[in-house]
Amino acid sequence: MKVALIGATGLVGSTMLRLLEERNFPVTELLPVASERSLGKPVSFKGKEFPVMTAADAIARKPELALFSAGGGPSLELAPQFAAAGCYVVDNSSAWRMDPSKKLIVPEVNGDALTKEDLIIANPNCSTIQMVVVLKPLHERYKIKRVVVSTYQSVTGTGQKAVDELLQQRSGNTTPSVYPHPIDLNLLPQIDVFQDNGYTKEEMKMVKETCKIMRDDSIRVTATCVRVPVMGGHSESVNIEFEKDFDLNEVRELLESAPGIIVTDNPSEKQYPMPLYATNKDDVFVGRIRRDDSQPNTLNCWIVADNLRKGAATNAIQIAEYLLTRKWIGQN
Ligand code: 11C
Repeated sequence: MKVALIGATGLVGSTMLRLLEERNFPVTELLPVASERSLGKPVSFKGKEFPVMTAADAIARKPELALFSAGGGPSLELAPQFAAAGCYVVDNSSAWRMDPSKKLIVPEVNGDALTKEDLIIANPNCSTIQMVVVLKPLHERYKIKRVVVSTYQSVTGTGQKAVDELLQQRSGNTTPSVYPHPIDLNLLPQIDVFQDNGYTKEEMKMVKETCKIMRDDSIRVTATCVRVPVMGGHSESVNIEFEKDFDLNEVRELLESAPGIIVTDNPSEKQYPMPLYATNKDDVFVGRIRRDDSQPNTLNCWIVADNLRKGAATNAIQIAEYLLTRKWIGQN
């Protein structure tokens, strides 16, 4: 299958490339698209080199699938052009997520919402994805009323420049340029820009995307998103209030048997999820599972995932794999 990769040279794009290879996705021709300054540069895939091309050239080659991770602007402009050529688009930007005519998909949670006609499919924000994977089996059983989440987000969520900035600050250069303040030996209670309501855009993504993916606008969510000097993944402290009471053992069983989740919860052995160990893994790790003793029907837990993998590239490839199993792609 011809697969276009738009934003092939970024952190998420290169993770997508690695995953296509790792998961043996049936790519026969890779069509890498990146900014003008990368045109013609080779992108290695499965031992072959594919030159970076323009979006127009990629569309002319008639790909069946286009994976986008080039930011909102290019997605708004180019996704409809790929779709008009009959190509399925899985878009990692926020451009289409809240568009009522587009599906926002985490396959384990709402893959069944997709139809053959959904040519532009939105991939959610990383901090939302890892949370809804855990919320889904619990919502089905106990019905969630309210979620209070605080995040501890990796600098990889910002991109390569932020990774470089953290490492430079660690070796003595403390001038911030990507972030408004130093990130090493610090943390920043701001991810993305502030909105009129005092929340950041990242926090409001968690609120709105959760309801859309869970197909339940009655779930109330409030978020505080924090950037921390960590590279391996995003972590979240999540407080979940249910309509009805739960059994803690049953909660563990539900999570253990849910797809995409690994329960790591053995406090006596000091075992709990951590970003250092979630790096390069495709699963969502959950631990510190305990009752909130301050309020009835309420649970606390700690959720960690590699934001470049399940939070972005893995989820996008899983969407593509879903299209493949439905035989909407890969039949030519
Ligand atoms: C971060 N969550 O960690 C962001 C990155 O809407 O896909 C991804 C932003 C998005 O900074």
